[in-house]
Amino acid sequence: MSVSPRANRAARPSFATAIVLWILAVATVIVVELQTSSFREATAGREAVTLLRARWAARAGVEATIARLGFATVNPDLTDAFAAEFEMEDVALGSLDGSSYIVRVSTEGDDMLGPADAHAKININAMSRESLMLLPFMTDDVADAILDWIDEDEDTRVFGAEFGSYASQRHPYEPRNGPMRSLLELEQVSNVLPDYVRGEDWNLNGVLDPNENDGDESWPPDNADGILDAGWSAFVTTRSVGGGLGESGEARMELPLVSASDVARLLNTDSDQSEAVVNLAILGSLTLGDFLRTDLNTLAQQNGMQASSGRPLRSLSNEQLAVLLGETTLGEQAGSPGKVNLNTISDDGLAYLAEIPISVRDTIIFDRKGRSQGYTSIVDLLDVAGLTRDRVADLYEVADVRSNVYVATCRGRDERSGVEVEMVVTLDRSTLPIIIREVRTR
Ligand SMILES: [Ca+2]
Ligand SMILES: [Ca+2]
Ligand SMILES: [Ca+2]
Ligand SMILES: [Ca+2]
Repeated sequence: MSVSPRANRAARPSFATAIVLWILAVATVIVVELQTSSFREATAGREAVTLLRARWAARAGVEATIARLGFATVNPDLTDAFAAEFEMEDVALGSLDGSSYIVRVSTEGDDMLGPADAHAKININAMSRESLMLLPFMTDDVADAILDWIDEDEDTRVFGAEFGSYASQRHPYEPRNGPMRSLLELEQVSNVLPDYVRGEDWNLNGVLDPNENDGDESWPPDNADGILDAGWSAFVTTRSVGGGLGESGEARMELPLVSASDVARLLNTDSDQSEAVVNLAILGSLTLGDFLRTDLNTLAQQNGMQASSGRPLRSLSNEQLAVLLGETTLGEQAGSPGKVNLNTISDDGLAYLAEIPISVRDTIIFDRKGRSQGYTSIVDLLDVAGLTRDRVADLYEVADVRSNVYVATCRGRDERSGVEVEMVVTLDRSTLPIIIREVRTR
């Protein structure tokens, strides 16, 4: 059938109208799409800015903490063992333009301002089997597996686990055969459950978070008592490090490498004493702890040495001994696992060190209550009734009174939106400038 010209003419405008309508419709769709996407982008942009503001607030808190820790390290208050903590507590709360931050830690049922002291916990890499066995829920197989994980060899302990146990898993992996680097790594050890390691502190940030204090309402399970039960993580760490700078903030004098006159200047000793210290150090078999255990004259005699003057050696005074232990180093390896700090470890934490006899522990717990400025040297303990030189020297094997490493949990907050960003940062002042060992952000 042929189409009449009229009909054809009449069809033309309505076809044009359809095209126009179609174009309009498409344009409308494009405009709506553009509006929606630019709205989305604007929202995303606002969210990004919000997040950025919270993140930078957290970062500001971390930087303020680092600055104060650095200041306290180079300008130490030698009369107050808690001076560095006070410095950091002082900047633990801060506000910026439209945002704020807080650095805090949950300890023994309280929220405290400032970072956590890694030396208030026992370094698991230096823990004896006896101490491991004192931890809650610990069993022989887990203790042996932890020791096997850390020791260099592939000899499996009686109840332990080495390469073979991990290689036969469905997803095989290998033990470290070296120091553990984090508590998350501890969870890789055969038969270690995350519940043991973390308790209620599921995100291992040292802070009681809302989901960790709401019972079964959200993961993890907790008893909603307002107190953070952090499992082993409350008592053990992988972060603390030994050695570091002297109490004065200067690098330690490496004893075997210095002259008698250097020692005399540092310790204010007579020439016989300083010669004896250097000669004993050169032997290579002694540690600083030996000078704490045995007086200088006996130590020299035991090692077949005589003063060049022929007179008996004068003992080092407690003051000289404190400088010797606080400002020198003898045979310690840099980066070795840190000792616990007797000023900051909790009463409960002390109970997990099998090396400390119960009577000594009780003596320290009682004595330190009366010292608002803490012990500024391990030598202070020689004056405590009931503690002998031997006892204090034994204690010095696992404990000291100084901390090199702190872990700051800093939460930054954008005030308008309430958006928060948390940074958990490990700070090491064993060398200067302070080193950030790890950052976790969420
Ligand atoms: Ca091993
Ligand atoms: Ca937590
Ligand atoms: Ca919960
Ligand atoms: Ca609880």
